[in-house]
Amino acid sequence: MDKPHVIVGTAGHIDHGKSALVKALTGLDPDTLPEEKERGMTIELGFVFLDLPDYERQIVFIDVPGHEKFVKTMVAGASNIDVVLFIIAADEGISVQTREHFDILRLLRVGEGIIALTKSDLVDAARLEELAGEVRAFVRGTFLERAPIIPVSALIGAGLDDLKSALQASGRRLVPREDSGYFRMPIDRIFVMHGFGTVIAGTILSGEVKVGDTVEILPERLQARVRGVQVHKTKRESSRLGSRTALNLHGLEKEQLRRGQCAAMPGFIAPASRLDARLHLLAQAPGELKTRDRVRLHVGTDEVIARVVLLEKEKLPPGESMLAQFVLETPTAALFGDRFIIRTFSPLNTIGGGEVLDASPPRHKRFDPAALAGIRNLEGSLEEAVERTVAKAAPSPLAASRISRILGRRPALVQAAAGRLAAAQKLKKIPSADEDLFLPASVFASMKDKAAAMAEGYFAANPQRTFMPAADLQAHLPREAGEAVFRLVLEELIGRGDLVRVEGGLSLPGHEARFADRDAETAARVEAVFRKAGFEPPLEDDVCRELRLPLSRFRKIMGALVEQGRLVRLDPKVTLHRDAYEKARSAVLEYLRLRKSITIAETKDILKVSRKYAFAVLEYLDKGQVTRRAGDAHVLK
Ligand SMILES: Nc1nc2c(ncn2[C@@H]2O[C@H](COP(=O)(O)OP(=O)(O)OP(=O)(O)O)[C@@H](O)[C@H]2O)c(=O)[nH]1
Ligand SMILES: [Mg+2]
Repeated sequence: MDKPHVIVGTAGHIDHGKSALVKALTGLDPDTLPEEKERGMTIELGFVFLDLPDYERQIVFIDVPGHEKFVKTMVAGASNIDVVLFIIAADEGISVQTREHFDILRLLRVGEGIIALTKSDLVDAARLEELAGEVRAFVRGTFLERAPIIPVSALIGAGLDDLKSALQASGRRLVPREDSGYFRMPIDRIFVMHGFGTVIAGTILSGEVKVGDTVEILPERLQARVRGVQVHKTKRESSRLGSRTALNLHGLEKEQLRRGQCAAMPGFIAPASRLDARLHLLAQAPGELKTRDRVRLHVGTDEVIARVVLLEKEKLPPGESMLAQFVLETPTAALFGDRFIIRTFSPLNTIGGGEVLDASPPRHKRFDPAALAGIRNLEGSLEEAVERTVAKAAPSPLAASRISRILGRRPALVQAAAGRLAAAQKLKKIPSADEDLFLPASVFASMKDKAAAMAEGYFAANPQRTFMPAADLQAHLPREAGEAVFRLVLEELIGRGDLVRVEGGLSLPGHEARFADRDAETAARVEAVFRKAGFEPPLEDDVCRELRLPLSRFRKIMGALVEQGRLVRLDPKVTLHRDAYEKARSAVLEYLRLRKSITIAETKDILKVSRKYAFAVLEYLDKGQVTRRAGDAHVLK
């Protein structure tokens, strides 16, 4: 079994000894490029594992460059670390990128860290103490407020054991990441490995990946099969949340891949072209931010160019925060809750950052109170996010699994939150075959009221009908609501006595079919024709012609007379008046009581009708399960 990883990212000003310290701790140089060795500075992210024999976790260092030109690389490296190893050189103290990296770490909400005062061999104890004091003041009120401050020297090996113990302790304090259960890994490295092919690497943020899985590369939506999984340079069958992982992809070339893309379970993430966010502008930002300002937005390991749309006020002054929408010039893969950084173009400055609140928002009208209220809703608890997500999808109901994918949160948590919302009658839980679905309770209630009103309207317009076909009612509800919602609407309307189930469909309680005044007399004339015709009625179409009725009106009246049972349609060509039908039926049954079986010929004789009518009567009785066929004859069933 692999030990779980603790991902430790370095941070700090150029030349302060980040890489040297990683090498001193691990024996491995994180700078592997010839250019890095030559220039003595880090250019690319360096990844080094540290396996301490007695430690239940494996430490993975991500060593970042300190150069101001490579802040973009630093942000990608820091985007998903568990612990920061925050480095300040004892001789130089707090410097420009010390501050910038620190801002970035805070905006990314890194939760754990250790401060190393490097190059301790270059200064005396008094200077170390003085610097420790300055650093303590610098981090006051932040996540590093209580972080250990450890003087170290990569050169003479001082303080390394203390540092290792502190790293282990911080790893033990980590709160496990919340797992949405769906595989997601922002890509921070691409390489070609001899005998292993094109490889992407990153830290898995959620879910699991196995050999043979298909993954989607976002935002391009390229699909590829995972040919191999490696963790710490060793082949594995699978890897999961929190692990530094390398995936060999089948079917993609190195040229199609870059840092900043995200590998995910196909369909889990939709590429975002807008992001709603809570944006914080740093107090030391050079000026206020305005709508339409162009910024570099760093999210995950990606960097995209975006325009800011400030949603609450015209301008965002330094040190303040506001809801904003980013309109991205190229899409990226982001999810609700992701942290991001924004930087200006020239000079390149980190000016702010925040949290993604909606990764697929519509375009908002600025200052629109409804839109703002909707976004604010997302900021709060998971419950609010769930409620808002369900509201957005209505009238389509959503399953908890679907909500958890949209929000990128663990299904069990979302299920529980949705359950609480249902208990509080904010959401309506709709039982369905596979999984419960959720709709806003208000939407469901209004569908129910609408359905009840529709049914009333239907019988007001069609008093002659004995029932309303269920499909007619369903046709009046939004199609997206679907079968399960309709079923529950009916069940509840019947439960509360607004509807009753009757043969053929639905009706109103106490409804009795009767013809509207304008139809009553015509219906009586139609009925009279059939009453008079006895066992040998005319064809319906002939009656229509004889009475000179418009066909549609005649059909409506005929339908109702049949539905009401005043006429009995034996087959399309033979329709008897109810009295005639009852008589014919009794005569056949009486005959059967005496003779046990009856043929068409015998029926002809007792009813004194032609074969066509005798045949229709017997067939109808068969269909109604009164009799059944036995050879040429019919017997009681
Ligand atoms: N005296 C002394 N020199 C050190 C120590 N650690 C690093 N250095 C020197 O400081 C210089 C910079 O060290 P690096 O580890 O490359 O610094 P870095 O922070 O990784 O620099 P970038 O990656 O470019 O940001 C090198 O010349 C190191 O030899 C130390 O503990 N003592
Ligand atoms: Mg370095």
